[in-house]
Amino acid sequence: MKNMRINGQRLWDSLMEMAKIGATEKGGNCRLALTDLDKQGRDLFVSWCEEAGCSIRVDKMGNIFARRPGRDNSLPPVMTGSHLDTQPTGGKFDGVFGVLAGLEVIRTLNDFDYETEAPVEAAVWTNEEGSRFAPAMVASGVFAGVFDLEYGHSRADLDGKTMGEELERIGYLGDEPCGGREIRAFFEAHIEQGPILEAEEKTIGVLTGAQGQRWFEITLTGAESHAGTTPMDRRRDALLGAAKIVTAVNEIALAHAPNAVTTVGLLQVSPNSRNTIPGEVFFAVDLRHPTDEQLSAMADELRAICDRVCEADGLESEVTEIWYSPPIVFNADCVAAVRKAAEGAGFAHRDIISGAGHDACYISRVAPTGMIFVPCKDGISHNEIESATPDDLAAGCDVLLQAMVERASA
Ligand code: HGY
Ligand code: MN
Ligand code: MN
Repeated sequence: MKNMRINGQRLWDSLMEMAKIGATEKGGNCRLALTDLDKQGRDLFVSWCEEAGCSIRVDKMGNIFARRPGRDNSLPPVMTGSHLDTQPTGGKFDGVFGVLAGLEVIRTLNDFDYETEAPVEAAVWTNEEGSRFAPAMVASGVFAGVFDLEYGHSRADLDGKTMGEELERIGYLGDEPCGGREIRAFFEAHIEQGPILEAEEKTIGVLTGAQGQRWFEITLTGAESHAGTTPMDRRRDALLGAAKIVTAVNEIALAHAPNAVTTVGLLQVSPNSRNTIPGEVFFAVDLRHPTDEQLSAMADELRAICDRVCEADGLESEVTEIWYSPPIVFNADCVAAVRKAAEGAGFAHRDIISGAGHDACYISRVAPTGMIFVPCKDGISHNEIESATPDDLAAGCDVLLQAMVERASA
């Protein structure tokens, strides 16, 4: 086991092959969840896993599980995986690295004809990004029992298409129950999507946990009226109100520095006409913090700011918290297995908490779970220029292999 090493070139080639699906002009990927491009990526992954001798199962949320048998297949599997869906201006590595690192682990076990005690599975979780369908991580959330199946299937995109309909349309509405089965251990390999590992010249991030998130949807209602004839003191301008709240959302993060982050990334104006005062604005707010109490204080401040602005500007508001994902701590044995694998391979490493959410956050509720980070260039992600080096990706995959084999042994 010690001298088993993954094939870094093969991993890189499969990443570049997958990156051809939904390739964007600036070198990134756009494969929104459950689009035809997501289907193409899923089909490619399934074909590669079948070539590697895996059996394939798809559950009712479209999660894919490629299984390599072990000596004792009555044992729960050691699983790895991540997501193939991307942001609209996504990169080639966010999620995809974790999925194809799982495939590379299976290919490597085949190369060395190594039989694990427990079976091994490589998974693809549906709609991790929460970009087309909110919230994020909804399919691993159903698997973990956080959401029920009906909730998962009813998530709709901005055009009203639901996940259930789209799963059916692309042929990934599986018949396997989603969740309710034991997993011996789960590991997810992922790019850090932040600047720390690169800045500290560390090859491996040993994740100890992930920060919490609260997502809100806010609708402000004022009154459409003529841009030229309506005096300033008679306006009920929904976009002006939203602008004040967007600025205040940024101030919430500054007030809870250094660990808070807040974002407004989605905003729709109606009627969106250059010479009509906006009557309605819909926008989304993303609040994050490593500790729960600070995160709930930030949420309270957001609600209070909305009330104050609407009171002052004569607007109505509808403020809905659509998602709460608490801060999590990963399983000590899995964290130790990742750290031991990094040390065994001589990779510079450090403990780290994830700023991003991952499917592993929800799976940690139903299985002993750990994560492995590798650096990405300038810490940039959710951007087409997202980049990572073949050597770092191979190192992360080697650590994944060793951690999984350790947990899949007798
Ligand atoms: O938003 C996140 O943290 C993840 O990329 N879905
Ligand atoms: Mn991701
Ligand atoms: Mn992402």
